[in-house]
Amino acid sequence: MRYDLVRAFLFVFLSVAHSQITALQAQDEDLEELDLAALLDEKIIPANVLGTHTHMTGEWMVGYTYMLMPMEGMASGTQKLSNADVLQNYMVTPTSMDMQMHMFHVMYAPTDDLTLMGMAGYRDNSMDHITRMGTPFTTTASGFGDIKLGGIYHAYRKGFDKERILLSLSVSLPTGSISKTDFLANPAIGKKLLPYPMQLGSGTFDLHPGIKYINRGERSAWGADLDFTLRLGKNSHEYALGNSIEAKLWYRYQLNDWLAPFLQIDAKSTGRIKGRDPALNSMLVPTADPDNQGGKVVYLQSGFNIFFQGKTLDGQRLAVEFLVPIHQDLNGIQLRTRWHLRGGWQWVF
Ligand SMILES: [Cu+2]
Repeated sequence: MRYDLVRAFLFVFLSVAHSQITALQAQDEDLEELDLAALLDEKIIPANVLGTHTHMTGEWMVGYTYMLMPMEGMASGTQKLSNADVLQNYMVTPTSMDMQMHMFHVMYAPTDDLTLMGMAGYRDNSMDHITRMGTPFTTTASGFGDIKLGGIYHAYRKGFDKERILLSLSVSLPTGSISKTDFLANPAIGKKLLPYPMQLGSGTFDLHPGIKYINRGERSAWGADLDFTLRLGKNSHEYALGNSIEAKLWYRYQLNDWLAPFLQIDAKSTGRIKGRDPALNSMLVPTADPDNQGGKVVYLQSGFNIFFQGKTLDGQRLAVEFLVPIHQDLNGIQLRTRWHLRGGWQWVF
């Protein structure tokens, strides 16, 4: 059933993409044909709020994004597990988790070919558990996460930017805490170190190389992204989060000069944790086991961008996005993702 959905989606997606390519081939490459919407599109092309994009020479952008990512119910691989299943092997099982993020972005383009970016985020994690004895308890951790700095470079552009290839590279600095503690089921024993998914940063310097292809028509654009996260060495707690690779395929349509909906499919594979935090007991709860981290998830994503018009609001944009996982194959025993919601505001000046 789930795979039929994926196949149906891919078929529709590729058909739409193909009709766009055919339409593009019929167009001539006259700059004057670009309408106002397309010129605005030039400033802010990403299909989504977190997407790789560039700006024109001298442009600044500031942005804020809110993200909510609820998880609920345990699974092993693709198989759902009950609390009782998990409690056969562990003293405690998570039952749900809410992750919230407030992200702040700054971008600046010294030239048309190079855009610099910086990003910092405040994270708010909350996880509900139940013990083998039936006692429920909640742990929370909040604070700033890892700061990301980098650049995006135009490696290739053709026909007034109808086709482009962007290369991106950023470094994330280990500014987020990996030492967050909270009370567990028995507050009498004091606060304890929280497991890996509750911590706010990776604790390592991470490299994020990426490549993006964009093909833009007069009113629409489609593209593909490939992004990597590579952990450099181990952190001060003797572990490194898994490396990841993420592939995206997206299509966006500019309905009019203020509204642009999009559709995206997003496949991400994340490795297990290397090493282990010696202060965590992996027999206690699945989240404290470095083997119960990462996996393969495919998301279907949809949303829209609203471009504001008028003197004072010019260059401002709102984006709303909703992601649902259509396939989750988790490493070991973990919580399943329910959905992601993102809302973003961006201002280009
Ligand atoms: Cu930007």
